[in-house]
Amino acid sequence: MSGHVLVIGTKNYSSWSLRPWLLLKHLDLEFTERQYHFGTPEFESEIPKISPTRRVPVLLHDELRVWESVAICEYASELAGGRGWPADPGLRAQARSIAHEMHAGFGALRDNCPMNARATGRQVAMTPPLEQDLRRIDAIWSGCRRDHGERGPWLFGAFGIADAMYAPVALRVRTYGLPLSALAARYLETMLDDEHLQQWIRASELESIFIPQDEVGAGA
Ligand SMILES: N[C@@H](CCC(=O)N[C@@H](CS)C(=O)NCC(=O)O)C(=O)O
Repeated sequence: MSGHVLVIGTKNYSSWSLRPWLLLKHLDLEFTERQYHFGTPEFESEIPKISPTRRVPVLLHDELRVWESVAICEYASELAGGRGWPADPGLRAQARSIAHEMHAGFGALRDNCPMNARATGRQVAMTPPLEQDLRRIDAIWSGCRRDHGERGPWLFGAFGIADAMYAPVALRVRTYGLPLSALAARYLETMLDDEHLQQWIRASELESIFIPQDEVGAGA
């Protein structure tokens, strides 16, 4: 995958950037990372030239532009011989369902618990919509562990797009100490121990960008 550039935002806050970045790492695809920090003049001037949605992530290869995190993940999977999805068509359909469910849903989790990769010990009020999102995430993670645990440690055995889509959720659970069942907590542990995710967290700790509206739950 030579000559590919993944354009991302601030690692501490950019959950959508994390998803394809983590997948590319796991698929062992070579790429250059180009980062523009949120709220900077560079982001405001450069991103509109690169991204039709004025958002990150975007994958660049010569004249090709791929935007939307799921589309980037699909493209990367194709470059890697389809390794982003399970080989079995039934499992692939399930993996796609939960990946797209993440892309399209979980609004209460996203609104109330912004990704803040370097933060821990935060607390937010548990509301019925947040509780509902968490119950559904728990059902997905524990259900996959129960049904596919013998295939490997990730949702469908090997790391894939479904895992990449839920990685920022794992960081939110860590930041806000959100409750999980024992089985779902095992998956959380796998994700948080991942060397590439650890690399992302370490990089986020070195960033100095501070976005007040995404800094919630401190001193609660
Ligand atoms: N649906 C898009 C969402 C992209 C998105 O919202 N990116 C945020 C960062 S995580 C962004 O670029 N925000 C900058 C802005 O809104 O100005 C995807 O899946 O890639």
